[in-house]
Amino acid sequence: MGQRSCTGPSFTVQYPGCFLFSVFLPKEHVRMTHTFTDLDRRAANTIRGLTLDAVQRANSGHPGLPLGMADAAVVLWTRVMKYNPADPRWPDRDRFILSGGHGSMLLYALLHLTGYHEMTLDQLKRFRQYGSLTPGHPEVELDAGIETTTGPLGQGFATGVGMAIAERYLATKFNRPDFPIVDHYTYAICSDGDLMEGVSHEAASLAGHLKLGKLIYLYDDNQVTIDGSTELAYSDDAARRFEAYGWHVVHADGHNMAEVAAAEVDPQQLEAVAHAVNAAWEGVAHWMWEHPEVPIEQIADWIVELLMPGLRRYT
Ligand SMILES: Cc1ncc(C[n+]2csc(CCOP(=O)(O)OP(=O)(O)O)c2C)c(N)n1
Ligand SMILES: [Mg+2]
Repeated sequence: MGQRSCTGPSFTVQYPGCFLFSVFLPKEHVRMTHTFTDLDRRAANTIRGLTLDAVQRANSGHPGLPLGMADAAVVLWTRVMKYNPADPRWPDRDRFILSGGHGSMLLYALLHLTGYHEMTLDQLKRFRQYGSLTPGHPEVELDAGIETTTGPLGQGFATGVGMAIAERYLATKFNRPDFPIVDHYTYAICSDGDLMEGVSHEAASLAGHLKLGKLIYLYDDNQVTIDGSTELAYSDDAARRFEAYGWHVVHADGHNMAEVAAAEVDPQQLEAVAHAVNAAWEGVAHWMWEHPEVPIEQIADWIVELLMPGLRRYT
């Protein structure tokens, strides 16, 4: 279970390669420094390995999002979010939405590795099989830790805004001084396709208007979609668009765990961080798109050989 690193009304951050956004900075910060070790990097690489194995076994699926967002997701799930795998329905848990539902293996791997007992390795092996807990796009299954169904791009983005509104409503209704029984955040990972969809624009506008500070979105700004480079159809300046909606936008290197965590500790500090995007994983996604003739098995073998030599594979 992660620890809350910030208190205060609202904050959002954003990173290229992944972005965190927020509406307002928290009034007070509980300053925490996070250190990351080889174990954290191995956790991220394990997510990548599980993804590649699952996609290879199913012979379908989207590995790009999990490859690109594994590091940021490890930070979120090990240092930031509060949740209890032994009680997935605990009412005051933080909510997590994978709005880019096509990257579902990221969520399934996270649930498996953090101990949600329903999300067994066997379920991961049944990725995209009928009747499994691991369909191509996540389907709501609270006992397995899946908060909402996602797949149609933009939908998860908007659902997250609804969850943050619900949190504020319940907190206003039930909390009493010194008894904040409702006090959770809503996190989402969204992708280029999410930001292309009109519904995300409308929901983002409402979130900014309502100043929903307990809503933190990570944008996987990998500049590639299923049809190829975003240059084909999308050139919004997403950061400025969100600023115009009233969101607080912070850029960070999504593969630098300390930088991602710093966004949680002190968003102002992160604003000063250079936009040095390590494009390595985005590069892999691009490369895979450009070379459809190279089988996923081959790519998986190369990546495992490079990053996780000796890893036991299940395919
Ligand atoms: C509303 C909607 N239209 C089309 C699709 C089909 N679709 C699945 S993934 C994808 C594009 C993915 O691009 P991006 O969101 O940038 O994700 P990435 O490839 O970077 O992981 C599309 C168009 C969808 N899921 N939802
Ligand atoms: Mg993309």
